[in-house]
Amino acid sequence: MQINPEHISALRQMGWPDGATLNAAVEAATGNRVARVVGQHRSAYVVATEIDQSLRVQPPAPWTRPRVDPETRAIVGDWVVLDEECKNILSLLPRHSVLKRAAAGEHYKAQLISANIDHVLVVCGLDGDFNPRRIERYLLLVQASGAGPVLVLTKADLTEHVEMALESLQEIVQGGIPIFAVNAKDSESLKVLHPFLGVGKTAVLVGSSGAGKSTVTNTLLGTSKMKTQEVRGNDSRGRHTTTHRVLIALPQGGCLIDTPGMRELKLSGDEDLSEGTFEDIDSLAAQCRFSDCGHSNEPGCAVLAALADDSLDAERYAHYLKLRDERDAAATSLAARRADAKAANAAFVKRTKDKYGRR
Ligand SMILES: Nc1nc2c(ncn2[C@@H]2O[C@H](COP(=O)(O)OP(=O)(O)O)[C@@H](O)[C@H]2O)c(=O)[nH]1
Ligand SMILES: [Mg+2]
Ligand SMILES: [Zn+2]
Repeated sequence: MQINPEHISALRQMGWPDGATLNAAVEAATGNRVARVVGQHRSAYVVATEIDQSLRVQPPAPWTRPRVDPETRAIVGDWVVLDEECKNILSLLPRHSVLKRAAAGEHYKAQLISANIDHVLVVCGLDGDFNPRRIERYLLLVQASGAGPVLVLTKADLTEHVEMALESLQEIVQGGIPIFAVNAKDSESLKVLHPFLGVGKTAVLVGSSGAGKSTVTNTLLGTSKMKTQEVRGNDSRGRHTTTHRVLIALPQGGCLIDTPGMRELKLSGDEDLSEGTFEDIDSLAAQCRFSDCGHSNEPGCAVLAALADDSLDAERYAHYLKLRDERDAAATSLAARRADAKAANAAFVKRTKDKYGRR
């Protein structure tokens, strides 16, 4: 299909990126119009072809099949091609990034959070919500997404311990992850986020319920579009006011995706602990005398030496080990699931062909 310059500039306000990749994919596709997924309901999608022009559309049948690989169907932030009547999604355009976790429950089934994002704003309140271990977990998920992490510490106006909090995150933000302490209610204070939000760019907000994600969205928008809620004083935990993910176009250009708080943040199996957040531990391990060092009682172990002289924090190291085991278990399960979904799809196609003949 052809996409005209007028339509491109409308899409641009919805975050359509620079570069030829998507344009080429559109030319190769059949359909009538390109739209972005801005919301999702039980069975239907809400898409927009331009700012404030949202439509309810139906997904293609294969996306509704049981055991479909969740990565093959659209999620908020995706670009899709619509049919002539703009009633049905015909296809999903290629993504440049996707943020996901393993869904809650025993199995490591992937749950996609958002697609085609340039930055993930990890929002964490400088109150009882503050938790460096949870931030580490978020950063691992973000690193696997293909988008850049930005750490946003809210409620800086409510504490005297901003410096201490920043200090305690020194090791975690190694490698230059941008980190800001802000008052989410104050647009001046949020100016530090502007470099990550611009025409053709999309950012997603993640963090616990009550952290301030919707407050950041509202302040950047200059209106109270998203509902926010008072946090209960005793445990800083908010109730879930934002119930689903939504993509919102910002007046200054660019888009923001607000998400509900996530209670569980299981690794999907696609994460890499040797990059980013835990890079220092990984390179320490490379200095051990034995290449297969188990870091338990081996002579010449660089990890044990670093723990002994306190240059490596014991709590952080224990968390690293925990996450590593979790990632490995998830990766094994993920590989099995992917093989399973592939087989199920092949079986479905075969059954259909046997029944209705080749088309
Ligand atoms: N004083 C102050 N309050 C904030 C800040 N960020 C969020 N809040 C408050 O914290 C509560 C929860 O915020 P909300 O945006 O609903 O959190 P969400 O669940 O992450 O969307 C609301 O009452 C906000 O007004 C901040 O930086 N400073
Ligand atoms: Mg919210
Ligand atoms: Zn060792």
